[in-house]
Amino acid sequence: MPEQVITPELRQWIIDQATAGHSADSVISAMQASGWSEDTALAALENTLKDQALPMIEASRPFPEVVMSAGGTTVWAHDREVSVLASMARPRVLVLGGLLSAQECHEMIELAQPRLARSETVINATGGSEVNVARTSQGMFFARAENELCARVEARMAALLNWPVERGEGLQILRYGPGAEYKPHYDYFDPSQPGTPAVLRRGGQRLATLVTYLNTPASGGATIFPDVGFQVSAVAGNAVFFSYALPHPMTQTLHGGAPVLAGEKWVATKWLREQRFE
Ligand code: PD2
Ligand code: ZN
Repeated sequence: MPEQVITPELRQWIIDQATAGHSADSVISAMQASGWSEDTALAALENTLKDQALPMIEASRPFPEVVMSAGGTTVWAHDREVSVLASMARPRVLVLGGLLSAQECHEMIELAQPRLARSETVINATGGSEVNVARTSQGMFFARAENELCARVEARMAALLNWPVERGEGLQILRYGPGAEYKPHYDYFDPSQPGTPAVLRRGGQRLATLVTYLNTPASGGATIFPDVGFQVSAVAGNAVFFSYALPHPMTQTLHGGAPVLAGEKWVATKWLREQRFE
């Protein structure tokens, strides 16, 4: 049994495998074939990727990110100044203030309300969608630039996140009534699921999520990140942004919508894709 030390060479090899798109399983198998125990190989892989590969992968290609001026607490985004209220490095999470005006929040809700249906989620096996009990909200999608408000808000989000409008999905609006929640999940498409290739043909993986709160629930409804014990209060006009350089739990981007305890909660979600989304 060779000594199980993560040398710089092994680290680089792991990073090369991950960036070339090899699955974690195949990397583990290769390590096992050269004498590593499965547990140690897995730990080495996860630690290497989390600490080394995620920053490298982010730096090696364009990636959605808010760029702040040194010492700044605000960002000019197209037509509006947005505050950065809090930020975390790993997982990459930013809490943003004043992304939408009160009037824009109100208008977005008015436009979405007549088109709400019970929320569906992607069926991993087929790439289709279905009503899911883990998600007790109602929702709808706007097409990109479907109306003047969407076009304006999308241009602002694109400027804020340094990511082309064309690489974003249309805004999804969700309404949660009292008791409704969105159980913790990842927003990327699981590469191990058979339906994923079909979903990826429309614009590649999701890389990041921007959830904008369109109202302030009377009680409850925070966005939660259980891996890191972090939660973001839903406040009208504010938003939470998080990104994931790889479609893997090591990104620690498990997140959910906590139950609405009183009143209702409205959000607009923008997902950012690797390529042009059609
Ligand atoms: O409404 C939320 O807080 C929430 C939580 C988790 C929204 C989403 N995920 C989503 O739209 O993906
Ligand atoms: Zn989500």
